[in-house]
Amino acid sequence: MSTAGKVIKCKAAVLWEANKPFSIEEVEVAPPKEHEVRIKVVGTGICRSDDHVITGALVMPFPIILGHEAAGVVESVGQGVTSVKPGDKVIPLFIPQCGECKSCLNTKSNLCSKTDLGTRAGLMPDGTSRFTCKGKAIYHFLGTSTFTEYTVVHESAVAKIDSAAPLEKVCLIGCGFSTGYGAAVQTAKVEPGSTCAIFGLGGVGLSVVIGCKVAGASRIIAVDINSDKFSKAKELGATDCINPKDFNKPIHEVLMEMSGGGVDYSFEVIGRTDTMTAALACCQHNYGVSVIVGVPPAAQKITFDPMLLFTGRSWRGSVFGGWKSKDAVPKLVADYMKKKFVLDPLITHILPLTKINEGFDLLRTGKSIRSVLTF
Ligand code: COD
Ligand code: ZN
Repeated sequence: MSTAGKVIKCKAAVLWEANKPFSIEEVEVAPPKEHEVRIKVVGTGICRSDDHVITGALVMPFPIILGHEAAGVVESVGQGVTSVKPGDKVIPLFIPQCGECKSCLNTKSNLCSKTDLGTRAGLMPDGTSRFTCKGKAIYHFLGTSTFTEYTVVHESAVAKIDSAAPLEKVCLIGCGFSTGYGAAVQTAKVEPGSTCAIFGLGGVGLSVVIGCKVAGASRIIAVDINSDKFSKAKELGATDCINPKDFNKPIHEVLMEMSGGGVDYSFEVIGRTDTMTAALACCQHNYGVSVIVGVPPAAQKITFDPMLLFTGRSWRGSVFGGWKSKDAVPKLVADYMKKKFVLDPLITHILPLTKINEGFDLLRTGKSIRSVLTF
């Protein structure tokens, strides 16, 4: 029996308040309105940004359904939807591509003004929610909300992908993989023969390592305070792995020496202000480029020596790898299907949605790279 046009009752992980575990609840998911799409989620990764909401580092309203790195199948579409149809395999996009705003119309940018990343209203673009639980409206997360069997997104926030794609793997293209890989190949545009340094070897940092390797970097120096991360980094292309705790001088000096005067490209993939300045300082003084991928806890500021920039270094940021989401995601999935890069080594755990709290514990204790929740 078709569920189109009807409210769907299904299982979801609801976060009722900060610093509490998720509760598995039965929620009602309203049908998609005009230009909206209802998706049956098949696989969804656990990303550090979801944890940032739990701890309060990323402020969102509660109760909320988190999750933003997913892949699924279209269940039904609202009026006026033309880019996807029921049965299509799709990836929700936490940065949409409306095609009309200043960012979408500029070839150099990807941060569509319709994203909820800045406003954090936790609602659909029309200012309402599609989720209810126990009679209470539940907030959305970044226009995606994927820790649920069914979700509703705006048409500008969903990309159709190859019908043969394995959804429990390509879900990583919805956030972590594309964010890191794109920071190297799209934002920094790493050239063959370059020397790169990557600070932080979580799922996103390792995706930067993959990007540097695909771009043909000849030296890829991976930096992390947890040496357990090094074997995976080497497997994915790191040529050197260093732990700042093993040195009695600042890590940027170590990198300066190792690279004979500074790296061509550095990436901060932790979200700490001290490593952001270290990443800037370790790149070549005249043409080095440092890319900030991590976001520090709200309200933190950086003080740094402006001479670091005066001599010619560039300091850049990269959101979702600089990709225009709706255009790039299908191509990234196609590249994965053509084996241009791997995703499997990034997935260390596969768990049912009901074990979501276990998945977050694995992230917090540094035991997982990516845990994928299935339904
Ligand atoms: N020096 C070196 N390494 C460190 C240090 C340090 N001082 N502190 C921590 N680390 C290492 C940890 O051991 C860990 O291996 C790694 O840094 C961080 O990895 P994870 O697993 O915590 O994080 P990721 O890879 O899942 O995500 C990292 C981001 C920085 C991208 C993320 O936390 C973030 O800031 N996201 C916001 C940016 C964004 O695009 N948000 C939109 C949706 S995600
Ligand atoms: Zn994410």
